[in-house]
Amino acid sequence: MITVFDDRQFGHRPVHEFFNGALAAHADTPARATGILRAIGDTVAPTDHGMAPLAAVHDPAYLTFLTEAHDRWLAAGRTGDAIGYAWPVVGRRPLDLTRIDALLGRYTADAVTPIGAGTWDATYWGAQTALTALDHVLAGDRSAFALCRPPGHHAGRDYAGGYCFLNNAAIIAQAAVGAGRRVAILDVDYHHGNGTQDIFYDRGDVTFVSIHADPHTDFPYFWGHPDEHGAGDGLGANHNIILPRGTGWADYAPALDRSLDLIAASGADLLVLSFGADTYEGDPISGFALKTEDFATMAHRIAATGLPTVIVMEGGYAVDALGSNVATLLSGF
Ligand code: SP5
Ligand code: ZN
Repeated sequence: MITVFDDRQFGHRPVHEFFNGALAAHADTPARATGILRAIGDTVAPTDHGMAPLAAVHDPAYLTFLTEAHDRWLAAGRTGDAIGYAWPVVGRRPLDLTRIDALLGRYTADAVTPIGAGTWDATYWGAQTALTALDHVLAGDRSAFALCRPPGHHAGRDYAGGYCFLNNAAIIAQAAVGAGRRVAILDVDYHHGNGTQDIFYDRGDVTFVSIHADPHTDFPYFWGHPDEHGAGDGLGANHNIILPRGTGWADYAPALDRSLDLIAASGADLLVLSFGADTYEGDPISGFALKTEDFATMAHRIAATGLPTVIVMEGGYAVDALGSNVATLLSGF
């Protein structure tokens, strides 16, 4: 299987995130990508598909914000990463916001997703990485791996969050729909893919299934509950399966089988797999207990659907084990 990667993704180097009321070392380190690259070997560079496939999913004003945010931060006399501190919770209405702190409040969902000097380039080439992996599958490859960093599944149409800026899985799902395919997205990151859910919530042409930690205990808290079924044309095309902290393979496997049944019933002919390795037992910020070999079993079961699959990297923070966890998953396809 081909792996797509672009070095410019190393330019995203967030220093801090808020954690338990203080600044802590950011979990999305460039070393995550290094570890994966070391374990899987050769990669191909993405081709540039431009802004159009990004703008098919994201709000143009949000894309402009992402391209300008760090420059605006510097122009305001700040140093380091741009990070918000005020969010418009009540009485929201469209306003002509100009101050960087107001824009950060408008277009970010939390204080764990700082924007640095290299963030736009990194996330732009991450999205191109995913689009190029999709090209390989549309051209007939059985599967392809997009080594995206930063991840994408917490980013919505007009907001960043959860370490994510551009929703790579949503961008390629939309591009695949444009190519005439019927798409399902399976999200197996430890955290709910709230951005992906949000983007397709009222659409029936893209099925979204996510297996994740209970939002009562885990980020992103406000979304991912089992009663979020979709709306309008999308009613019945959104499925959230929650599992308690401590879940190991014995209880994860039935949730995966149920997910794959839902995807088979959707009539999809192409699968986007949002893959987070933060379900691993050794993950420092998560609470499931999958073992490295479980990722091979996970892949076997997904591959048994026969669906052409684009695998998109999401989370996974046990840096020393990340390479072998990803390589083990890929070996199962
Ligand atoms: C893509 C993805 O997996 N995003 C996860 C975002 C979860 N952020 C909330 C948990 C924060 C815990 N951070 C601890 C950092 C200590 N260095
Ligand atoms: Zn995650």
